[in-house]
Amino acid sequence: MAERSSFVVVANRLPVDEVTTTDGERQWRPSPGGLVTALHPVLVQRRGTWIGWAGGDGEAPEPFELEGIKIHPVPLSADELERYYEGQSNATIWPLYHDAVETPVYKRRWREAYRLVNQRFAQAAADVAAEGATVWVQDYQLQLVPAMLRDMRPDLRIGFFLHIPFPPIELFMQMPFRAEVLRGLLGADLVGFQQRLAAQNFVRLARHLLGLRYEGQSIQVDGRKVKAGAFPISIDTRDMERMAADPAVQARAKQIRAELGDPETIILGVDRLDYTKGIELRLKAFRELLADGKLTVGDTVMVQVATPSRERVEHYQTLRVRVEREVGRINGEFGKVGVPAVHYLHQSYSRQELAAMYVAADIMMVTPLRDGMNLVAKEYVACRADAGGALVLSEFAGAATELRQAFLCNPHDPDGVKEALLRAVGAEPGEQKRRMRLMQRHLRTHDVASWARSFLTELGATDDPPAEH
Ligand code: GDG
Repeated sequence: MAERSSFVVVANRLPVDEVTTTDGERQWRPSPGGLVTALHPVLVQRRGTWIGWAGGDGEAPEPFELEGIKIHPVPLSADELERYYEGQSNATIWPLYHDAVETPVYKRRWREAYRLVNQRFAQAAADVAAEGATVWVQDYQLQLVPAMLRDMRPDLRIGFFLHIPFPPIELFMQMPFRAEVLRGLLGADLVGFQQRLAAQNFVRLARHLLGLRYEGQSIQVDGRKVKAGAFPISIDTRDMERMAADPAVQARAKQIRAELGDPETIILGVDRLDYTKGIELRLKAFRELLADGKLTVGDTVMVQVATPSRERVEHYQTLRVRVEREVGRINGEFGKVGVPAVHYLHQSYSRQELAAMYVAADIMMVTPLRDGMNLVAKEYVACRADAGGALVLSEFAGAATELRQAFLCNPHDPDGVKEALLRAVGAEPGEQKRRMRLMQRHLRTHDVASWARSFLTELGATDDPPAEH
């Protein structure tokens, strides 16, 4: 049998991409992301394994090792991708957990695929985990895995972290296989959330739906204790600061400003094109401020990066149409020849280019209707070593609990959004600096490594034995 791991991460997606080199060879390359950065040291130290989908459909590649991490691909067929991923995960659970800002769609055949795929991920974890190992399951696509895995391997220590919000009881109760999902999560020893409120929703739901007793954040299940808690995720702050300070990035930021016609105020939005992110309401607020004469095209320009996302899911197709119509309307009404009011970019960029945009922007608008955390808000703050710039932030983003010095707004109130944007535009440099510095100080001590450490400490997973050889 192949070497087994004392630390295993299970996530829908593997932290690697397959690329074609210049001489036509297919190669795996690490795909940078906060999660892998945070977990890399633990994975390397414990010869850990990451289980996940490699992208593409059909047969999975053989397990391999990349930069000290063992990669264990799980296959998904085209039909499973449609039903488990696009359907149950992204058209049922995603909208339901985000306050049903789009109507969740419920389909039996999606649930069946979700079950089957979760079982496959659980089996893979059961196969690669050493005796007494720690397994850390990630996110809403894999909520059944903890219980399935516990059934097969009661010796394991199992953690689960939900990256998105966990809804209040009234909403969760809509879900047709609600008890199964809840029992799935309760298979873990520790269930982590972004927010304290989400953890509270979870323990209350356990009582409401299954009649389970809890004390504080600890639920009694079949003679076991399942802990719930808040572990707000973060970014690799130092790395982001370093990248923003890079002379090439600084030069590119200047160039971006120049290319935009050196306006007084650049307003930036960076989001996956997702209906939870509040892109439309942000555009509308901007349009109304132009119409009111409070902002003027030429002096002010808005740049909206909307990274392509989940393009085969219907909600996302209709959102794209609505956003593009609004951009067209604003540019049609307020643009001038050679001077559009909104630069809309439905594209993906390198991390360096994004950092340059953050450095170039005077105002960052992060206005989700609901968001587990929102890392873009944190990245923007970390990039502003000059302590310039201002962050307009929705109260409905998890990040608002920590970034209290942002210009906070209620995204459901258009006047409130406009007012916050105007306050940010009009803030004195001294005031902007004071706010920025306080938020930066917070992010230095609350980075993604401290997030992973505090979760694993609470799980009691810091004193596990080393890998089996
Ligand atoms: C989920 C939760 C939670 C965006 N465009 C490009 C690009 N990005 C990067 C950003 C940022 C990340 O993607 C997006 O993270 P968010 O946190 O903003 O949002 P979700 O994707 O919805 O993430 C969220 C998160 O999980 C972590 O727990 O915060 O609440 O919904 O890092 O910079 N990166 C590159 N090119 C792009 O065009 N390279």
